[in-house]
Amino acid sequence: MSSDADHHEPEAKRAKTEDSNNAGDTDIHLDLKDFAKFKFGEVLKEDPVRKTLALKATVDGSTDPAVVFLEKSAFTEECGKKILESDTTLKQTFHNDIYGSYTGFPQQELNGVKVTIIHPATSKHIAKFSAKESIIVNETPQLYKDVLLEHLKESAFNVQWVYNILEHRSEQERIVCEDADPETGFVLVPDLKWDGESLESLYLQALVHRRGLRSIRDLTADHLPLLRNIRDRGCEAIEKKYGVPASELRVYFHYQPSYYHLHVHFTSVQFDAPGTHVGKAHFLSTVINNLELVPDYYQRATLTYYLPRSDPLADKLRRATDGVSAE
Ligand code: M7G
Repeated sequence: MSSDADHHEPEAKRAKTEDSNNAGDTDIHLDLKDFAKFKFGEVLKEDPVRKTLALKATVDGSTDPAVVFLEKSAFTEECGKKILESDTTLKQTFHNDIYGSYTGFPQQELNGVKVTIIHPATSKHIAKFSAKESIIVNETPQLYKDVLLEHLKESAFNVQWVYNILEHRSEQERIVCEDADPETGFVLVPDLKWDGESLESLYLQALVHRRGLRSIRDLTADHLPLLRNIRDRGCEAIEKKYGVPASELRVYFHYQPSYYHLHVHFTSVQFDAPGTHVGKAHFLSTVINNLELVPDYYQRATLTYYLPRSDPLADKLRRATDGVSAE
């Protein structure tokens, strides 16, 4: 395992590469009020169950593409009340006896669509949001050392957005709880995927202040105080702010994550959040327990997960081993 010092790249040294774009001086998010500058490119993925659509778009004045991710917002009690009691237009499709089918057009503010825009989007962003088949990988410690670590050096997603949160340059007003301790501290913020309103789809994440911890693979028993702190203070802060008790929270890591700066997902157990399946999610409580029993568990374990078949990592792993099989 490499040390924190190996992994913490000073900001000045962080180069802009094809896979590590940052907004730089062409930040389209400054004062963006509509899609006037955008042109539809292609559909990357549609999911009628989650009611989402990922699009690739071009942006006037930019050679880089954008990913536009559209998601119909979840209903809240308040929203249901307003739809019924305020000015909603109904267009009847048909009726039959006691049954009627309609399309409803609620007032504009009840009709919001959650929009996530990534620009400039790299080829890795396009791949992440595209439709894909998965394969199962059995990652041994040796494969992690030989393939994963090398792969991450070449093509990990930029984590500038994480540093912006930790250093209070972005999303400052959204922070739900912060413990500034450099060893055991973290920042808890609503996740990009959450509208911050519907408790049913509650989704927050804790980003550790400590640099150099990429994923659960880097964790040892030395990190137990950090992990217990995130569990205890994170759950306490969520109960205090949103009234959701620890018993209704799913608290977990992803392996593989998309972003290799250690973070913990907190989602409502009522919500089938993306990435909660076996082969992706690892309960924080199980990680703590494994480390209590075996201090170097995550350096010794074979970790099984799914990967998009088209992910370059899948290809590298396939070449390095025959431990890859079709799902
Ligand atoms: P992950 O397990 O590394 O990736 O989790 P994945 O779940 O996307 O595959 C990273 C988490 O960070 C995800 O839940 C993202 O929705 C969230 N996230 C990503 N970005 C770029 C941001 C951001 O700028 N702000 C916030 N608050 N969350 C983000």
